[in-house]
Amino acid sequence: MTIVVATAGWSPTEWIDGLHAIDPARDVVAPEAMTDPAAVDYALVWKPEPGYLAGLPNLKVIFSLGAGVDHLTSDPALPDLPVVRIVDPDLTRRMTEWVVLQVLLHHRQQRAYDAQQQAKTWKSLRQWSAAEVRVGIMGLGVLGLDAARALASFGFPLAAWSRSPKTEPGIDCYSGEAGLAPFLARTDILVVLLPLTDDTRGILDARLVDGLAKDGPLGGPVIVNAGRGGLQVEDDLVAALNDGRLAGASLDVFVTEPLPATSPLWHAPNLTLTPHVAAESDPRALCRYVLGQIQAFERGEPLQNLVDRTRGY
Ligand code: NDP
Ligand code: OXD
Repeated sequence: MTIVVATAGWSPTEWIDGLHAIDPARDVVAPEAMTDPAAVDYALVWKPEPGYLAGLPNLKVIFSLGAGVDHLTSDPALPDLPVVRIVDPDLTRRMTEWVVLQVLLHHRQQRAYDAQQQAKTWKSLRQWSAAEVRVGIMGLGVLGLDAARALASFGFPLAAWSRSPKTEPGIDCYSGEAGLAPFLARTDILVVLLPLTDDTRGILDARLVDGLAKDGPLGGPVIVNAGRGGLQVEDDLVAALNDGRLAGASLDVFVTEPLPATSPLWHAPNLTLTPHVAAESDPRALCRYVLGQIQAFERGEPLQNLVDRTRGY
């Protein structure tokens, strides 16, 4: 029962060592050490080369080593096999930390205070309460819900938008195409935790920006995106930051990663940028989750957190 760990841009060593520490008898290899593709039963992958998985003829289950699966669904040769994604409290709490950090950064005007510090300016700015700042979360899945619950504890009025209708205490829930406009119209800080699919690609464009609330206390709406870069029309966001239709933004993900040095996003006003680190997959926490699923699968139990291939997430 061989496992192959193929992780573009990440070292597989920590994953292989982590899996061996839990199950020393298990054959776990990096692609370079794999001598017989036909012996591989499970593939643990992050951004594998398109076509790579199709070359493993006896593969049984594909594990995405992230919560997102667009790195797999974009492979035209992706085998028709179960795809399991990461759903784990370690990853979820990391994302919630990042979201709370960014929402508070804009709410508490930290960028303005950073600029004042550079200029040695001692000046207090008027501060509104959390109860006056309406936060809207696009994507009320595992990550969106945890972030929403954390933000609720500060008293931000919360709404969320999802594909299917939902009911959550303390959250105004909107869904589907019909729910988008009213959701945006009541949102001062938009937190985006959507997957990248055919339906969501390019959703963060000028039209969406113009649909956000203009009567909030921040001087304009703010976008916080840790979903995927492909959700963004980056030229539209730069234009909106430059002309003030957006008062600020925090972006962790980009259409092209690493973000090219020529991107205007590096210098856009009131934009905080992080290099796709909002919620890293830490093998120390996640090996147990993956092996647990493999062991359950081998006992004949159902896999958890399966991707719905028709929805694309
Ligand atoms: P989930 O699948 O649990 O949640 C996705 C949410 O998005 C669901 O509420 C879903 O609606 C909603 N959604 C999907 N498509 C649409 C649509 N067309 N219209 C409206 N709502 C839609 O995913 P997670 O919360 O676990 O993760 C979300 C994303 O976060 C990942 O796909 C990944 O891209 C990104 N991510 C980024 C990381 C980073 O470090 N930057 C780390 C981890 C994840 P419904 O509930 O109705 O299905
Ligand atoms: C993920 C990511 O999808 O890190 O988990 O982007």
